[in-house]
Amino acid sequence: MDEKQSKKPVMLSGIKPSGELTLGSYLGAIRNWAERANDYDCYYFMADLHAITVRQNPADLRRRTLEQLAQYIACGLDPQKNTLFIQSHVHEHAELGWVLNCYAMFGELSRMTQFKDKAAKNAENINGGLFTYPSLMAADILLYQPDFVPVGEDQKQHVELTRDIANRFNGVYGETFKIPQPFIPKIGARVMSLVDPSKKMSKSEDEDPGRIILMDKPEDILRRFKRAVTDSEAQVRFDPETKPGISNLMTIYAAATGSSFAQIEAEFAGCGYGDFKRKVGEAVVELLRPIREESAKLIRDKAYLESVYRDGAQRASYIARRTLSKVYRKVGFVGL
Ligand code: ATP
Ligand code: LTN
Repeated sequence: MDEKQSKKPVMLSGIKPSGELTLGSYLGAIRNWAERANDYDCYYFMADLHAITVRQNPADLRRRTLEQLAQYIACGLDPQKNTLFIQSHVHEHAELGWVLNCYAMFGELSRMTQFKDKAAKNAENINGGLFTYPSLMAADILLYQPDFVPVGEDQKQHVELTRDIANRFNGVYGETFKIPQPFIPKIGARVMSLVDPSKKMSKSEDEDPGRIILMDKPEDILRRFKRAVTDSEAQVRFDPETKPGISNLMTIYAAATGSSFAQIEAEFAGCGYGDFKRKVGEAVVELLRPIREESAKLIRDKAYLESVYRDGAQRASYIARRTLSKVYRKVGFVGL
């Protein structure tokens, strides 16, 4: 990345290769990344260091990391315009993560809802990495001095903690880190499970029938939408409190078609839920079709994927190294 390009505002985000990417990962995060490549200097990575906070099968982790890279590209992230890399290839993440651990407080880490959720779900493996996950995420972000971090609603708390850690560090050592802002989409920031609309659609929940993955076949997508939970009112109306299932389907339809909620209410006035669910399913099939087809092609081209992540690691390391040396100097480490 040359100096001229790095004058653009910077965006950065990552996703753990802890499961298959879902419609939630796409609408909440990746889609917003792809739309901004021309105006921002963009860094997107596979957060494999974060993935191992929950036990992973090594072969699956390796396969999913490469599949995720293929899917990033298929979702429209052009490797020429975006720096795409694998987190563990840039060792500065782990190194800055350690330093920032020393500026993240036990109390604040204990308050993170993702930690509480994951600890409850993995009671047999509440490890130190799960607890200090947000300091590593702060390192991921702060290494690249981004202006914006495009994420779904559930990650807002982590980005806010990153800001607190950065402010604390800057307060002690002087201006070191730029303070980043979360960038959360208006529609699609929280896609819920189709069978339990009180729960986020999540990629690591085993066999959740309420989840749509990017690689799902059209007939599976249609079947899942057909079985989506609704309510007994038989009216397509946006009201997340009393109609969480229908409101979630409306959100998905709005995100897939660009229609507003008022337009959707008008389009389906007097229609049964069966018709509505079929239409939402069809819109999602069309939204995901090109991504699925392109991913399937790319995943077979291992040499190309390798060239992308090697190049990405090189570009990312260049920036990461600069920030890390600055931090090491500020905290008082002897330079080599
Ligand atoms: P896991 O189940 O392994 O914790 P996840 O499905 O929550 O994973 P992440 O890797 O945590 O996925 O999230 C990747 C990105 O996608 C984040 O920016 C997150 O906010 C966003 N995201 C994930 N699930 C959803 C969802 N259901 N709706 C909107 N955004 C989502
Ligand atoms: N914690 C995020 C994944 C993640 C991330 C990041 C997102 C790791 N490092 C840096 C944005 C910026 C998650 O669970 N979705």
